[in-house]
Amino acid sequence: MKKIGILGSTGSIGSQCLEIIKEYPQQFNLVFITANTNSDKLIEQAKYFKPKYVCLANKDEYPKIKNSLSDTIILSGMEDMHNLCVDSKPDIILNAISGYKGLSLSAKILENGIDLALSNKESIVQAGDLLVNLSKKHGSNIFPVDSEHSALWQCLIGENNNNIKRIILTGSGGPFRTFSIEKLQYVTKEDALKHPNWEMGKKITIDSATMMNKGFELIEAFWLFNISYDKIDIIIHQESIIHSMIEYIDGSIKAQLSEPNMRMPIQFALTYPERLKTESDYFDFIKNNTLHFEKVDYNKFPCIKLAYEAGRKKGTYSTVLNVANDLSVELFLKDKIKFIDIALMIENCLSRHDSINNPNLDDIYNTIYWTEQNFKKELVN
Ligand code: MN3
Repeated sequence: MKKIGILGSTGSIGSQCLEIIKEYPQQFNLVFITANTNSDKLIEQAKYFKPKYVCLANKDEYPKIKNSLSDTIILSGMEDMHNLCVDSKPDIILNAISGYKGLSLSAKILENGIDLALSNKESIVQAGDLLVNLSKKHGSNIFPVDSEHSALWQCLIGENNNNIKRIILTGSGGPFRTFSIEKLQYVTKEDALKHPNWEMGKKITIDSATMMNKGFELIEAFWLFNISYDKIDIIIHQESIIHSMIEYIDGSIKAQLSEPNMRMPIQFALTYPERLKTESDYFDFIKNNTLHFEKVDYNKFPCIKLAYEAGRKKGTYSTVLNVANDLSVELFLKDKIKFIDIALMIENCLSRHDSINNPNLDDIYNTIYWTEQNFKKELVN
């Protein structure tokens, strides 16, 4: 039985992971679940799954959880959460926390030789160098829980990296794929939160609308698969059936296809190198008999351009990219800035940044702090 811990069990990815564990009680042993603030859902999950530990980031809710669960060890606060990753002795931990706060947990997991199923792509965007080095040094694996990277991973099994001509990352284009640049000036939060194919949390849904999500995935692919940016292309594929492709030097292309749901990538990260039979629907080629492909319009989606630039420049540029994006999306969700301002604010921040090469964890935190301060200043002006 594989011992699993879930960071962020009350979110969309965490909840879907629990569904998988529920479906295969013989395969998995859930050792802990954690949440940020949603104590009610955490309690409900703990009552059903009976993990040995639960941990809530928000310490104020500790008494409430304590009173609701009797056979579980209750922890609270971020320090407890970090210790829990090691003390609970799991085989693998799913990091499904959203936003940039997931990084230190990813580092903690890898430096203790524990495998990481990584859904918190912010970790790798802001500190790819550091995490990849930790995983090499401590013999721990980073298994992607992102449909595109899971696809690339599956297409690469049994292949030699030297034979790759290019990676083709696919993206649905989000809700504004067909909008003109003019029309994008007036889109609202409500428009941006309607994603055509995927059911996801708010932050990542906005990232899909700006296509920054694809920009992050570009940087994620660079670090996970050690492929130069010149060999990574992005193509719009509105149906989200092909999750990404690899073209090899002999002209052969491998693609990974499935229904657009996150179950498959989560499950594969947990079961690799094995596969488990699913209860979900299998793909129907006759029902889905047309697939479309389009070029990305970088003027309409400047966030992707910013990501290519930040990724290529390395250092702490992608840390700034990630944090500035987090903060501007937050402002957009609070109706403080317009949709098109998201990219502008990130671009401003990047242009003012003095990057640090080969950053350590402290450098990353200093950069996060610098970005937050820079942002506050910008808001005042
Ligand atoms: Mn994705």
